[in-house]
Amino acid sequence: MRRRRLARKLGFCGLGAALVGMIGCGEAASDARSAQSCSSDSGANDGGSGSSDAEIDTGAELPEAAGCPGTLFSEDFEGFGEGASLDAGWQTTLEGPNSSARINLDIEGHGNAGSNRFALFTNGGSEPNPVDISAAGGPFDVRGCQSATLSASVIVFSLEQPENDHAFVEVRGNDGNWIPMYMPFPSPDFASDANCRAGGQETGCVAWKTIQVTLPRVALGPNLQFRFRMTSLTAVTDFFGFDDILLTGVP
Ligand SMILES: [Ca+2]
Ligand SMILES: [Ca+2]
Repeated sequence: MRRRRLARKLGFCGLGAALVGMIGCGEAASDARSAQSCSSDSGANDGGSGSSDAEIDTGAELPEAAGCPGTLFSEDFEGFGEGASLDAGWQTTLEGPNSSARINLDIEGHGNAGSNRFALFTNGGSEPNPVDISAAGGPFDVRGCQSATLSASVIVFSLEQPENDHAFVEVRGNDGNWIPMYMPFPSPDFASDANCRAGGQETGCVAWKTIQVTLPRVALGPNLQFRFRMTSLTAVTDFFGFDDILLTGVP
């Protein structure tokens, strides 16, 4: 009991999936009653990260979860043709002129690890209007998972802070607010360089960066989604590329 009380006081169960994955609410709580309160605490604490759909036990019965598939999503884009549209597995949005969400052209360089294909958002010159481009994957039912991780390789070209350019990797659960998990730009990982255009990775101008994030527990419901998004303004060209996406659940 003393151990549980201390854990609750420290917000032990709400620290996110990383800690929970290592220790687990069920292991920290030695009986069903405390396991239940642990689950409620987790949802309430995580609710502070932006979603109003916190996992609070209302007593309502949910349909039975279908276990936890290890690999929920995997895509290296090598099966797509040059310049092809993203397929029906993706929900894309495009707001603004002269923009696209598609597979790279050969002249736009290689994907991660020297591969041929990657997904690319382009703003081909939208001034004076800003552009908002996104591509979302899912939803995935991850109620049977203790935790989940998302890894991806990303690259940005010629985004500029003075133009309020941004690139995001985000997740959400239960149609809640999108939660930024990593921001490729602005970031010291990808310095602003107006001479870096798509294809510049071949000259060492910029390089792919691989990220792996543990998803917050608030997103681990029946409708987990992930999303890549770029908001940009430019008179010339801005780009955000992504490749080798892997979404993994831990039973
Ligand atoms: Ca690839
Ligand atoms: Ca820009």
